[in-house]
Amino acid sequence: MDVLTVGETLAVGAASRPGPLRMTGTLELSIAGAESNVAIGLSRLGFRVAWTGRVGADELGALVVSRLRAEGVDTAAVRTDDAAPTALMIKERRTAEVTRVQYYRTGSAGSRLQPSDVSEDLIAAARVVHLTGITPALSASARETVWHVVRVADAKGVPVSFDVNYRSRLWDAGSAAAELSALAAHAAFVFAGEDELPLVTGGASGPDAARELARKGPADGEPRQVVIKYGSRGAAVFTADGAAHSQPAVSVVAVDPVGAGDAFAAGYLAGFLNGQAPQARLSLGCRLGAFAVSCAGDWEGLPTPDELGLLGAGDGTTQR
Ligand code: KDG
Repeated sequence: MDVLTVGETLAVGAASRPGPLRMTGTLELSIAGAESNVAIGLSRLGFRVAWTGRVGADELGALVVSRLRAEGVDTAAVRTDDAAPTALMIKERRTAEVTRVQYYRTGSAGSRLQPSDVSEDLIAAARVVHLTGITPALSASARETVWHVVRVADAKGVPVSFDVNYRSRLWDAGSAAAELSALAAHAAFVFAGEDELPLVTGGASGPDAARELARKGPADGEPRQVVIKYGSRGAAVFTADGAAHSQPAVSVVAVDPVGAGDAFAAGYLAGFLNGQAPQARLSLGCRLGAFAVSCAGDWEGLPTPDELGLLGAGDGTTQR
């Protein structure tokens, strides 16, 4: 297996047009979750990926598992929890530019994740383990599970990829910073939005803070890379040897920004798994991010390898 991801995947009801939710009429049913978005992005590029977590014994849980399987993501280790429902997220397009998200996930099956749900063999079988800062915010047992995965990965020499993914609806910045910086300290790959970086650097922001975090990376194993995502301005990576690279974003018509960071992480990790240098990893990350924002849904628009060249084809291009 190339990548193992662990976390909560939710069912999503997404408003089909802009406006207050109560005026929207219909919702489109799909799935989302930062970790499984990354898994789908990598699977579409041809990598072998597994996602694990808990779903409820309900139709929404069946939806989560069947969509992920249809995308080629291995779900063999997923647990069905009879005692709690699959989480739900409602995506409101309040205006054409502003998306509002509402979670219905307190006490969900995904939040009842336990360390025993993720076997040591599963972790050891991966080339990279990808985690996010969302899972430790879900519950004490989910937090313990993240730490279990990190400790086993450390012991087995599997590099950890960690996307800060701070969600203010789930916890306050103070509690989050302590937990997220402790987790980032174990990661070979750290992904942070510009505004999230202070949560893992003791409050410092900007390139110097990222450079310092990269320098303090794990002594053995994969040297640390800290990636700052600047949204429509692109991204930069700071590596343990003191080097820095930056990449402008691919300019596209943005339809839905949610999921861009996960797409970016999938692209960056794909570049790493392909043996590419940090600059090329950034470039692939930015390309996948651009695909994500160009289409509705967190992951639906992600490309297969033969589609990577589509961006930049020019306005109104028709392929016949
Ligand atoms: O990064 C996109 C995620 O935010 C979305 O898919 C849902 O995992 C999710 C979350 O917890 O916000």
